[in-house]
Amino acid sequence: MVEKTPKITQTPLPYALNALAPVMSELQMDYHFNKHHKTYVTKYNETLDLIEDALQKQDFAKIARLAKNTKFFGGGNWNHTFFWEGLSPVGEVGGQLPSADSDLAKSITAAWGSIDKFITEFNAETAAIQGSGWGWLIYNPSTGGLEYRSSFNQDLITEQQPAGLVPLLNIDIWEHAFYIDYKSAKPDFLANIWKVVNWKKVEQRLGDAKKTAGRL
Ligand code: MN3
Repeated sequence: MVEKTPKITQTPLPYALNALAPVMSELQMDYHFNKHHKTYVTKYNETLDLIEDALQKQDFAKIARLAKNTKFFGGGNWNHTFFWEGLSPVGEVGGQLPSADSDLAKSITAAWGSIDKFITEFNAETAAIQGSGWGWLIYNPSTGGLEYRSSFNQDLITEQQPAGLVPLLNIDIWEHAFYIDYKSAKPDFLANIWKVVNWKKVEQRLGDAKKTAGRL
């Protein structure tokens, strides 16, 4: 007997809804987490039921269409959970840059010259994404270095080439991520988001990625 595919649940926010204000207000966070993000979870679970039904009916065209939806909704949940975990309130560790002698700071400096230059390029590339998507800092195990990547919609960074890219930080640039607080001022949202980036988490993700890649 094959076990049924498990439903997913939304991982709770690692801080209070109002904890990232004024970078993201409680109202902005409430809509983003409790409506937009939650909908991906609900729709993913609904899609599993629809797939089960289509499998029973051997409706192959429908199965193929629904498989794309699992990537969109499941990817939406994954991308958001990763995003929330990469942020932290200002009073905790949010915005505290990695120390200059850390592997993370050295890796960023090796790739961009300085953390400031990295942030400038990240924001310029991410602001230029046409439509909905995400900006990413990734570790490329084949080079051992850090890179910027962008993605559309709820695509996964692991779909990009070469295989094995490891995400370290992602920033949501869908309009729903900033419109309540910033209206159309996308560059202002991007300028402010770094005040709540959890660099400790990014450092930990880089360490884990290098261990997995056998480079530590
Ligand atoms: Mn979002």
